[in-house]
Amino acid sequence: MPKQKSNKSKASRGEIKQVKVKGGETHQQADLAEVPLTTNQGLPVSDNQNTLKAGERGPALLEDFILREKITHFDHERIPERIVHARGAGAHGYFQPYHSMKKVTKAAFLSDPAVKTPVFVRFSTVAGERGSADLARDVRGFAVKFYTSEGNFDLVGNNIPVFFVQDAMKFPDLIHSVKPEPDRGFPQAASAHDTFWDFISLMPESMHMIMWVMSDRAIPRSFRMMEGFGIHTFRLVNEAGKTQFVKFHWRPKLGTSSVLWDEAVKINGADADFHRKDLWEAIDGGDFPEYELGFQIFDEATAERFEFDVLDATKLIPEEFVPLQMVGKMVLNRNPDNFFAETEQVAFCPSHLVPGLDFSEDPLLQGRLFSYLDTQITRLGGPNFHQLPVNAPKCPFHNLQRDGIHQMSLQKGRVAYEPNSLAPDAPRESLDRGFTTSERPMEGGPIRARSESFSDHYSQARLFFRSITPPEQKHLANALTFELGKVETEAIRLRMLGHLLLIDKDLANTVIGALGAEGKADKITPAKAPIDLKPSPALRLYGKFPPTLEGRKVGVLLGAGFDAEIKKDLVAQIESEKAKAAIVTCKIQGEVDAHGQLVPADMALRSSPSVLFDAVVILAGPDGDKKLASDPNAIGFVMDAVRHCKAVGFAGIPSLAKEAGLKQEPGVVDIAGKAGLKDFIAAARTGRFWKREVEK
Ligand code: HDE
Repeated sequence: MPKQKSNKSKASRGEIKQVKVKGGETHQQADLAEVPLTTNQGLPVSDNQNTLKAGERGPALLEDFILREKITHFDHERIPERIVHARGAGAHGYFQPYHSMKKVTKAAFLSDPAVKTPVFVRFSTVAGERGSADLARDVRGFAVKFYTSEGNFDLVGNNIPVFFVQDAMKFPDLIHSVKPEPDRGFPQAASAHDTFWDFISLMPESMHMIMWVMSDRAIPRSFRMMEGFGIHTFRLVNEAGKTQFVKFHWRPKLGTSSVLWDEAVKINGADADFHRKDLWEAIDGGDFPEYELGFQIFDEATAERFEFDVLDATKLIPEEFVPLQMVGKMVLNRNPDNFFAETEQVAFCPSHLVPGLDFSEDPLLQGRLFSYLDTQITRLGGPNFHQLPVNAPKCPFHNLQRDGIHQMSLQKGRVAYEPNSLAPDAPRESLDRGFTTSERPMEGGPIRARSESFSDHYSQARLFFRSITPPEQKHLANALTFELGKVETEAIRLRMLGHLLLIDKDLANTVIGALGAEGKADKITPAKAPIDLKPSPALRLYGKFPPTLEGRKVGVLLGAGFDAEIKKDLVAQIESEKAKAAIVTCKIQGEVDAHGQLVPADMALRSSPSVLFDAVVILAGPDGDKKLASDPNAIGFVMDAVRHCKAVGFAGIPSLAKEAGLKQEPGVVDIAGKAGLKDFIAAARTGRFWKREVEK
């Protein structure tokens, strides 16, 4: 296929050849030196805009094979979306270990710090359809395909370290309950409805996960600012065959950040593609997102000492119990060339492993080992999707599988079986290099029952709630109040309140009070009485990473007559923090400074509420101030930034400040003068000033 030349400069110079044809219609034409537009058979097309008709105003002719080819292709341009994780955004990059991990695993991609392994990552929401909005309250998928020299390893994780259910058998029911209700087809991308909470309230094992999903973790600020987890316990195997358990963690270099629910709702309206755009723009601008890969490694003896079963995916292992070892970093440095070909067609699969890694008997993981390949055969139309460029290993791969829909390789020779004596060069197995399953004792007859060791459902839910910071606890209680407030069936609400009482009395009473359900909660008898565990500060979202403005975006709203010097210093300071300044003006053409000079804008005020930024600054001269003070969008811009506890810098806006009720409080900084600017940057680095939060 001829590579398309970039025609950007040619187009901007107006050099694309145009002709006017019959009826005054404008057509673009290929130069003689250029490859013309062709059909899929390579036939040059003379007219890409008109159907072949019987006469100028006559009916279309069936003979028009060019129209039929184009429309037929178009008719089939969609493939089934993923049943879960339908909405996603992808990126290419690489992984590089810090040092050799040979002691614990023979995996080649972890053995040599000089080797960079290419990766493709796909972040996603779980419940919403492909066209849903980015800021739904939901778990985020965090799937990484490592194209290693020994084959592909897929670490198909989430941004939350535990899961809703313990056994794959329950997964279809969980997903059916959260998806739009089957009779009415709504709500879209939302857990706040009866069927989800009905299922959850009947599934005590989901309580720990519910704490996470109701926390700020479920509304991240950016894919670049969230952690990732492999969830299940896996195994590491070294050259000598020694195995240990491992849990996988991803830590973002930019630290973790989330938004408030009120922001999430407004972001969805202002920019439904907020997360995917944020990722794209960061990579496009050379700010490559980075994540560290951390291992929690532990042996059987440690697993035995742990209060919970390490095969239970509703439990985490506190880092205070088994610390994280950082083993390498991942850098995302290239956007996909084509969303469909890569992000949509990529197929992750937890059973894609390399020697040096192995599964555990976690019954949730075991079900996943079947599901992904099975669903992908339908979604990608047959058994050969591993040949698509985004899915194909980057090391040689050959076997004797043949044929099938969309076979793209031309397999030669008469031999498609093994062992054989007719094809000495045919691929054959290798005892030295081949994957072998690690030694694992297995005992017991067939049994369809949950292990007793899986039956404590509340202790870690309580641990999570008591480990997070007070603002996070408040947001969690508010989220539960919002979600249960949308549940129409009283019995479901009361059942959930009964579970909350077992998790934490304060939390339960806050939600009970907010719903007005005093004295009505169900009494729930736990399978195993919860215990108090030592709080784990590592579970916090805030205060865990050092404050930074790196990778964040400051919205700078300019009103007419603003001080150009302050603006220049401000933008320079923001950029020196490796953050971005977005210039917002009332009209997208820009705004005039105090000297009457027009300064161009990045965004227009009406379409850029302050929820799109991590901190804001408003600058204006006397006229601009008056105009802004009479503009509800400008007033809302300031009020929301204050309400959402962000750093707010300002200069020359007494009227707007009065209208918006801006007052002196932590994080609100008058930036006229050098010290003011420094103070503002320090405030913006801090991020949020939770003490200002007015929401109860
Ligand atoms: Fe998935 N999951 N899942 N899942 N999952 C899929 O595979 C499934 C689970 C996760 O960006 C599907 O190709 C079962 C846990 C991610 O393409 C499907 C169970 C975790 C992605 C599937 C789980 C995940 C998927 C849908 C319970 C975190 C998106 C389309 C036994 C560790 C990957 C597809 C991408 C996608 C099944 C539970 C993560 C249907 C049966 C736990 C990140 O095969």
